[in-house]
Amino acid sequence: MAEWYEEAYHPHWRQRFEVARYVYRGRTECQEALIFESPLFGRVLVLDGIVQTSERDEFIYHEMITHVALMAHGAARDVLIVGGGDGGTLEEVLKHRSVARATMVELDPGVVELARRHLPDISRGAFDDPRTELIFGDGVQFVADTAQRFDLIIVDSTDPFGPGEALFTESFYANCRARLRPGGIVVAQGGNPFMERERVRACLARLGNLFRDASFILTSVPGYLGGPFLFAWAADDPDQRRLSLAELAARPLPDGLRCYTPAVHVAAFVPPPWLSAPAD
Ligand code: AG3
Repeated sequence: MAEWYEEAYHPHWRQRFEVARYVYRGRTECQEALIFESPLFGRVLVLDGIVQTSERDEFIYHEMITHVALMAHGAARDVLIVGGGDGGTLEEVLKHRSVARATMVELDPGVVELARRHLPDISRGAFDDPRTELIFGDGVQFVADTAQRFDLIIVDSTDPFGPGEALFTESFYANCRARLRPGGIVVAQGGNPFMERERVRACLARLGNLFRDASFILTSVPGYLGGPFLFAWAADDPDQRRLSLAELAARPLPDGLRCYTPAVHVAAFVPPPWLSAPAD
């Protein structure tokens, strides 16, 4: 009999993964952590019962949370990652030659430790890059206190409950905005537009109160509930979201990407009508 791991994220929808083998089960400083081996997804990281990433589909999430904004900005030097303990976002950010420093503020050292040990293919040495500055601490506090300025802030967090909850508030977003250089962009884990309509609407409203341009990057992540997945986008220059295919194609792009292309970038800002319609 095969063993199955069931994720119950949504009150009316569950998904199950066949488990070939449990790799780790325990607690970190902040949360329950599980890593198992799936025949389809490779190693899967689960925190507090919610699937965070997997070896086989992580490239989609991590390429889309990073390269859209990095390419739209065109010359990001200083990047702040809030969360992102598995190192996948860090790895993608560092692929850009313009990036001189990637500061990552992660609440839970245990997640970084587990990911480095059991999921090394997600970060691929990014934690050891000389441009990486890894800080263990509260991202909310960090953006409230720091004097540093960033060209891009990426919020690669868990969902809006438990340790990640404070990363979805208007006061956090306001502090992020205050730490941006002119031309700066914020991108944040945004949830599933079909299953979490209220969350998505609320996030857009908060960002829309603070930034001249608030929108979403649309992609789909197979290992998350129901597939479609959003990253929130907030910037003060609306033109950064309207770059043409030709303009994007003229910019240097890291080699070896499997999801992001300039055409995918342009399409990611085109919501299907059901997504932009008011919730029923
Ligand atoms: N963090 C976002 C996980 C969202 C999970 N939500 C869900 N499965 N419904 C992922 C961390 C990747 N670095």
